[in-house]
Amino acid sequence: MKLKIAIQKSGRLYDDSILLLKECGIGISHRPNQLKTEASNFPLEIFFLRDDDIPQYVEDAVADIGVVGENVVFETEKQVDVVEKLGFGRCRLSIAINRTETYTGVSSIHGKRIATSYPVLVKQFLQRNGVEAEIHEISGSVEIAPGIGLADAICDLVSSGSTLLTNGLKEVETILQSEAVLIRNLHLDPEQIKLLDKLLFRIKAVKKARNNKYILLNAPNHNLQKIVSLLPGMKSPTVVPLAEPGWSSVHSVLNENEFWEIIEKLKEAGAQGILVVPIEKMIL
Ligand code: PRT
Ligand code: ZN
Repeated sequence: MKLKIAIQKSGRLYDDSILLLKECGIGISHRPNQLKTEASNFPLEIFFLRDDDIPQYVEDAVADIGVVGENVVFETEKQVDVVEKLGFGRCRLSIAINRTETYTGVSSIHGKRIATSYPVLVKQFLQRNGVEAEIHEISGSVEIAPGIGLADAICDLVSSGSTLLTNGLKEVETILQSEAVLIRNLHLDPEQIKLLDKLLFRIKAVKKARNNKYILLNAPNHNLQKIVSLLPGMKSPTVVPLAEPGWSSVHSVLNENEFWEIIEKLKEAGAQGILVVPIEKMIL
């Protein structure tokens, strides 16, 4: 019994998909142009496919699960379940117009021609907003469409925004926020679900670890209570006495989001020798 997973063959999601599986302790060796491989130490078969095809393969149970951008899941409208957000491949699907044009709201798009590779999502957006516009489906280099007179606006994925900038465009509406997700076939059997749960348990531990750092510091005992109160820890911080009288070593786990703010406060409270180390796995 093996679980079959589809990941992108090459492209923006490839490296992070492989890295995630590796951090889950799954050994993979993949040569370029190889379409299929087996993990060495987990009952997992890996298929390498174009991202646009992954939802269809998962719906048809050619693959049991897959890693793909939410944008592709929603655009293809296949019958699959989104099981877990994976925290990479973040981008947004946005409408952009010429930088020189004025924009006063969605109604500014009315009657315009929009070039996009996401006709389904654009159509839904227009309907939601009661706006009519012409959708021109094109498969690539969408951002040059206004410049060559093919369209008045575009709807495409944006991450840093530099592609829009270099093409003289400005972002005016965000239709969707997206990141890579794990999807599954709707009719897995109990054995497959067991394997999926095992994989998910590992993925969650890796994700948690990525969002947290282990912190060690020296605290003067007279301010120990204050310093400990600043630190959350998995249950509560660990405090051990240092060889030097009057000082303690404090260990804890900090979330990436609150990290810098807490470090500042710790320093103000007299913490010294602050060490911050990455966590490999985190199981609560
Ligand atoms: O060959 P295959 O069909 O598998 O690959 P692909 O060329 O269709 O997809 P690929 O590898 O470009 O993207 C795969 C997935 O990565 C997408 O479906 C998104 O979920 C995610 N992703 C994240 C992005 C971006 N960020 C992104 N910036 N996909 C595309 N872009 C493009 C965008 O289309 C535009 O051309 O990058 C440009 C904009 O980038 P910035 O940084 O200039 O804003
Ligand atoms: Zn694609």
